Amino acid sequence: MASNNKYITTPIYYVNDVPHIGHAYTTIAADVLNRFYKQKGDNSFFLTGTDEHGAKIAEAAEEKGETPKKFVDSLVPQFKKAWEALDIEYDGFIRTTDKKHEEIVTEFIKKLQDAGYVEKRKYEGLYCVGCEKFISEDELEDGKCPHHGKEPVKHSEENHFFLLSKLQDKLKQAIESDEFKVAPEARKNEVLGKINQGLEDVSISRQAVEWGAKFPGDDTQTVYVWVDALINYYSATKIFEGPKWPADLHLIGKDILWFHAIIWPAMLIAIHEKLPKEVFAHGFFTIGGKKMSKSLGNAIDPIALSEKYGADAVRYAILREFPFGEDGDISEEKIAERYKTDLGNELGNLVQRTLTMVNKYELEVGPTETLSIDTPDVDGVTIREAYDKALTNLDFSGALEVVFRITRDLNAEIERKKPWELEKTDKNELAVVMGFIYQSLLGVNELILPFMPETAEKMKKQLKTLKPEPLFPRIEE
Ligand code: ME8
Repeated sequence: MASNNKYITTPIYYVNDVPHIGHAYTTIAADVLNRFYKQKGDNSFFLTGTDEHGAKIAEAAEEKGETPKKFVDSLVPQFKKAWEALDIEYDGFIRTTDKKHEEIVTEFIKKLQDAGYVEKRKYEGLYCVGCEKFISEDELEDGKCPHHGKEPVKHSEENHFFLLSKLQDKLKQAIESDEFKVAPEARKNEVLGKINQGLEDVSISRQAVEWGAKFPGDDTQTVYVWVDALINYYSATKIFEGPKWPADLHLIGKDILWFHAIIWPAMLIAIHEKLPKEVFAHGFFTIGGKKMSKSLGNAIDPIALSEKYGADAVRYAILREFPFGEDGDISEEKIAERYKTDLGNELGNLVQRTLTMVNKYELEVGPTETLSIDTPDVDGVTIREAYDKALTNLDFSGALEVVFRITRDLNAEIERKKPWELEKTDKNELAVVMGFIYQSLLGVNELILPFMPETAEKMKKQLKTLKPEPLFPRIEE
């Protein structure tokens, strides 16, 4: 039975750094989906938040000469500010240092212990603090972690282990059957491939890290930061009113697929909890062809971009630029180009010229019973259905393509029908042509809302008052 409750999540981001365009990507996508479901009348809940425990955060705080708590408290507002600048309307913001979350983490681990899936063992391994993960010798490049360019630290301690190896078959079955859907398909195959190679038990506690949730029954250890973080999706259902477990969709980047598609569902299977319905791992950005990094100084600041182009243009451009599941390249130039062409010349200009002509030729226009986006085409499919299908499949660029095909067609229609000539030759035809364009714009207005809420609002007002104003004014460099 289809349910009208939706529960959508983003990763909870590490607070040790300011949010960049990569974090913005996942968060904007979740916001668009949430607005889309809400617009349809669904009861949708969108959760985001911050990951605040662990060695990485503790070390960053120490470098600043601050206590970890003070350090994280000072950084969380930066995330909230970025989301505000991008017009992100989350329904819940979870912090792993929230006491209630910490308690739920400890309870969750206790359930794992009671179910017989935790065992204490001596462990030796190489740990990359940047990844917050043990790393094997053969993953190293020149003795360094390939992602962080730093030498891992040797750890030799007694840890509590989660007996992941015992859950291999059940996990495999859940993924193969799509009971727990891992998408896109290529990611599902990647995960199944890893499971087929055999899963090893994983350490879920840390002796040397004080900054973390309490490990039940062992004061010498804290809960491993990744386990702590994953539980946020579940603890949020007990902290906030609204979201119900299981989650419908965990949106993540492909970098953290292992944790979300293997560790997390296995933990849930172990305590007999329901599995999230889907994990979707999107692709990674490069900036102007290069990997985004602090040292290269090329990380794009989403706040600065939205100040310059407006939140809507950033939201539009990054979801339009390349298919959601694939890697792609973004740059300020690309955003500027989309602003000028798709948004300014196509959409903005269409609204402007339509309303100008409606005024000039004194035409009667208004809402009609059926919008053209709800009129079936020759194959019996409406534009709204094509758009809905794309968005439900997380094909954001596909959904936008559907919308911008309409604006292109309408602009072409104006060129073809030449209302300025019809004005002199055929007033009836003029009214029909302009009436159709006007009510098509009412449809476009509905479809752009999840992506560009501010523009949709402005456009709606203009369509009502028939007073055109530039939606995307020229930006002086
Ligand atoms: O991994 N392109 O947090 P994180 C696209 N705290 N997306 C990107 C990106 C890029 N270049 N860089 C980052 C963590 N992202 C953990 C998560 S969840 C229980 C704990 C996005 O701050 C993408 O969503 O490193 C990626 O998965 C996430 O930021 C990693 O954020």
